[in-house]
Amino acid sequence: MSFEDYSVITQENLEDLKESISTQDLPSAINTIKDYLKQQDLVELNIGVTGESGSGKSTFVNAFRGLGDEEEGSAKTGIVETTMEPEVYPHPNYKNVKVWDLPGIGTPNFKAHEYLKLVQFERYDFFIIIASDRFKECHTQLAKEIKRMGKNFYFVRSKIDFSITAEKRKKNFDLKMTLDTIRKDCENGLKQIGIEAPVVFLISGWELGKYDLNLLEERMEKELDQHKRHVLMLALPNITLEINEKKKKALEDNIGRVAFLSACVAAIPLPGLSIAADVAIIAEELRKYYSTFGLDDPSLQKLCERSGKTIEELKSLMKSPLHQGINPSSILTLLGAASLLISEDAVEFFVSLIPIVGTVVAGGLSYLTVSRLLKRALDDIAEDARKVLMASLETGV
Ligand SMILES: Nc1nc2c(ncn2[C@@H]2O[C@H](COP(=O)(O)OP(=O)(O)O)[C@@H](O)[C@H]2O)c(=O)[nH]1
Ligand SMILES: [Mg+2]
Repeated sequence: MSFEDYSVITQENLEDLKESISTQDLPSAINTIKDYLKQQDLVELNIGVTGESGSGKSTFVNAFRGLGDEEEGSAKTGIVETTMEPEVYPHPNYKNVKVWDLPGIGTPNFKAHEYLKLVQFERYDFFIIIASDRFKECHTQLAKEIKRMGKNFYFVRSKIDFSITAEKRKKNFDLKMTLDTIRKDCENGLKQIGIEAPVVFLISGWELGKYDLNLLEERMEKELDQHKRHVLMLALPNITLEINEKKKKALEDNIGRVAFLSACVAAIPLPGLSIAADVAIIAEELRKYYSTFGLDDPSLQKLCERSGKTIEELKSLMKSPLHQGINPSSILTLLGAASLLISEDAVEFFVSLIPIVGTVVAGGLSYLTVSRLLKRALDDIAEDARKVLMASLETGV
């Protein structure tokens, strides 16, 4: 089977999603995306099971799928290595989970990066490294390389039954202490390569009910959920970018008209009218941007109710300078004329300012100034919309 057979979200899925988001306001878009995430068959989770030859990879793959070694459809196990190429096995309970039995590591001149390339590491969402004995150099190498590739892994210490039988021969045998020692050995090995909170599962392929197999399964369920969200989160920036571009395009088309209007006003020889009118025109236009992108206060309020974020949290993500309110003073700030401000009153205020700032702004803002200002604000607002959307999806899906 080729890699393409396992691609996570189909292009069609994405087009559907894009279609529905692009016609919605931000809060509704969030709901659409959340519904999307609930769809079971959206995303596949590919788990690569790796480890030394004979460590129990194939046995684990069977156990994990609830199959015995000799049942139909189970992975071959035994005393000689049988896996030369990655072999895929679907999980019977989670139809989106695919477990890959990978070839063994740990041949004398083992190179982790060559191995990972050989098994096409990009295919796997995460790895399970299996060790049936002590933590070794090959595990170190593999764990490091997987991390370096930006992937995660769980560490499974297999054949626990075997280790316990061996320890039982000792006079002062203590089950809990034996298990602790085994776990610590693996954890320490992983900590030494900078894994802060290593997750180690102790498992016996013979005694599935004992030890940590259940924990691993629970963990996997969570992983699948998070994974689904993650995959969509990866796709979303592009989707929203595309939608935002369309909205921007539509609004941009109007910038020339607004700037032209502003330039016309400037031609009217009435002191003070020009800048006041400019500010009003700009304010109106900016309000339109914020509401088009769903960043006006009522939309943000709705978004907060649905995402569990506060208005402050959302606003703190925004860099467009006017999210605290569109008024003459904030617009003057945008124009870089903040130093001219002595009060934050309404538009009339500018008229009174004319004697002071007359030379700067009495003539009104030029076509270029207004169009540049609007263009920049539009870019910022579109970018804010994307950030707010992503942040709203982080919680409570
Ligand atoms: N005692 C014991 N033996 C195991 C366990 N898991 C695997 N084995 C045995 O170890 C050998 C290698 O197992 P296999 O799954 O084929 O290893 P692979 O080469 O990593 O795929 C086989 O003979 C298995 O029966 C386990 O948990 N306990
Ligand atoms: Mg095998």
